[in-house]
Parts: sequence; C-alpha cells; structure tokens
Amino acid sequence: MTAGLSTAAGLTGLAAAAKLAQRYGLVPPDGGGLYGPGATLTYAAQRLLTANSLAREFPKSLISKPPFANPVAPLGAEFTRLQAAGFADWRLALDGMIARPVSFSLSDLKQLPVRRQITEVVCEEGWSYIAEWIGTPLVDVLNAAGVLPQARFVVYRSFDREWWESIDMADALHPQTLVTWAMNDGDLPVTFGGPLRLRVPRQLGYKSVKFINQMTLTDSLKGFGKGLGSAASEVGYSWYAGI
Ligand SMILES: Nc1nc2c(c(=O)[nH]1)N[C@H]1C(S)=C(S)[C@@H](COP(=O)(O)O)O[C@H]1N2
Ligand SMILES: [Mo]
Repeated sequence: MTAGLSTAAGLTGLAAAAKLAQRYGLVPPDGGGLYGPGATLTYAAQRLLTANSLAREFPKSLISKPPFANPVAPLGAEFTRLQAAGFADWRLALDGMIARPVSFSLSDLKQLPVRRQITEVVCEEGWSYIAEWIGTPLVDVLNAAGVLPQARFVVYRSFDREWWESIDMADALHPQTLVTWAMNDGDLPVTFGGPLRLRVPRQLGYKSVKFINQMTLTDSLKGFGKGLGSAASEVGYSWYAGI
C-alpha cells in the first residue's frame, strides 16, 4: 500500500494517489478542491508511515520561561461566572457515536488516569514554546464514554463555539493526546486555554483548542460546518497539520 501510494504519486501524479487513499479511507475532509490532492497525499502518507509515532518530549530544563500565550478574545459573562466559581461547574460533554451522552466535570476527569508530558506548541506563524502539560489521555475519556466502533473522528469545540477542530481516531486514541487541566505544576491558566484544553502534540498549535467543553464522535465530518473538518480549514489551513 505504501509502495503503491508513492509509485502512484511519482508516475501519474497526485490524483492517482488520491484515488488509492480513498480506497483505504485516508482522504482528509479537505481533500477536495485545488489543494486537495496534496493534502490527501500528506495525510495518507503520514498515517501509513507514522500512525503510532510519538511527538518529541523534552527534559524539564528545556521548559520555556516564560511560555508564550497567543492572546484570545474575551470569552464573555458566562465564562467569567464559571471562572469566578473556580470552574466547579465546567463540564466536558460528549455526544454522537458513544454508548450514551455523558459529561465530565474537572474533578471527574482527574479521577481518570493522569499523564504528564513536556512537549512543544508549534504555531503555523513560526513561533513555538515548550511546556509541561498534565491531564487525562483522551483515550481514557473515550473509554469511559464507550465509543462505538463506527466512530472515525472526534470533533471538539471551544466554549465560544468559534474555534472547533477534529482529529481522526489515530490521534484521538494516541497516548499523547491529552485533555489537559494543568500546566507547569499549576492549574492550566485561562491564557493557555484553561480550564480545559485538548493538546494534540503531533499536530500544529491550532489543533490544540483552548476552553474545550464539547466533543462529538462521528463517522463523517460532512455535517459539521462546511464539511471541511474544522474552523481553521474553512479559512484555508489544512485539516491535517502533522509535525
Ligand atoms: N479556543 C481557541 N483555541 C486556540 C486558539 C484560539 O484562538 N482560540 N488559537 C490556536 C492557535 S492558532 C495556536 S498556535 C495555539 C496557541 O497556543 P498558546 O496560546 O498556548 O501559545 O492555540 C490554538 N488554540
Ligand atoms: Mo497558531
């Protein structure tokens, strides 16, 4: 399959590779249009060659001081109210292809297995920083929710609903994909996406959505927004942003 993909790419161009990717279910949601074949080739090749690879982890001595937060717009009165109450009422709600809709408070999440990892946030604009992220592996949250076998993607949304993203099950079940609630030995600051942020260290920073409070398991991204898999893809960023 891998050999076939590169041969097809070399011999008859990207369109043939895209056809082959389709046969193996490796076409990204933004695989149509002018740049579609290139996006498909990148995604399919990375999934075939590096499906289980680990993002680089760093020693404590390399943690950035201070870390750099990209500013976000004010989140409104409801967020301020939740924050004033120490986010005791914050919930991460899951629906779609799971056994039954379920939601987790921060303390529910903290009962699940904990992982700490020192990884880099890499923005497509060219800057990056290293921090320690502490949270619940998404795979453990999904196991607690009982994901149905037909689920192929996890769609996740920011509190403001403007920023939303999705990942495939290879990233959703990957041990480094973390529902993060702490950072560098403290609570996760709001500037860094607190109280809850999905860290996807194998992809660029924009996949690590801040203030997440909702996830949907689905077998197709067609019914979400313009069907391109994320808010970022709707403004021209590639859905798959592997690094
Ligand atoms: N909700 C939300 N999540 C977001 C963003 C945002 O504007 N809103 N920006 C994204 C982008 S483009 C990047 S590069 C990272 C920046 O992470 P940082 O603020 O921790 O540096 O967050 C991502 N997550
Ligand atoms: Mo970014």
